[in-house]
Amino acid sequence: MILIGQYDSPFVRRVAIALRLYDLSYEHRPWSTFGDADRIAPYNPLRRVPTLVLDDGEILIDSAAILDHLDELAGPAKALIAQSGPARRHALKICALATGLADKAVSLVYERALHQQTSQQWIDRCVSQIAGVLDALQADRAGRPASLWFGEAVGHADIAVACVLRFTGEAHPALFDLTRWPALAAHAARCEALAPFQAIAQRFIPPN
Ligand SMILES: N[C@@H](CCC(=O)N[C@@H](CS)C(=O)NCC(=O)O)C(=O)O
Repeated sequence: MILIGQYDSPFVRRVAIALRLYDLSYEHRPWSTFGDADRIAPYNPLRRVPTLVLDDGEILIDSAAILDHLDELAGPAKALIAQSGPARRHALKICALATGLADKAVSLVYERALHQQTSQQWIDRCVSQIAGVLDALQADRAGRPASLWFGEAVGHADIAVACVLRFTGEAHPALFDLTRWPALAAHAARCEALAPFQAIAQRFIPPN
């Protein structure tokens, strides 16, 4: 398999950490969405990452579809999410909040880096959406005593939240001081100390 995209993307990093936890080998092509758009285009007309090229040449786009396939490859015994029922729905909701937050944090980067004249209305909206999600995640995490979100084993929810917290902290340090959300800061620190998170990391590089 070939994984296209840089690890400073919370979506790419999330997929790469899952690949590592599932012990699935892959070639990494750390192409930048802007600088390497022409290289990405033949694989994904959206010129977005992550893009995953399977061994038979099939190409998967969008992290949710990619992870769905990786879960299938890993099988139910190793899957990083419950197979069914309330536990699965809850984990999917935490993942949706984290990835929605990532969408907003990425959008905010583009608004500030790529527009000569920014829209304060859009910036304010993104900031309040991000803060609202951080509040909701903080409330959920604070009520859970286990060392990780759903127990002692790393799952998709842990990965999604940790990846977006790191991205948000690096991309918008002045806007989101994570000490405002202590249960999340502790969660991120716990995840970032684990070997796969340490191995798969890249400091945020703004687009230009
Ligand atoms: N829904 C997508 C979002 C991926 C995404 O936003 N990737 C960013 C990099 S962090 C990207 O490719 N941006 C370039 C663009 O959207 O034009 C997913 O989950 O894979």
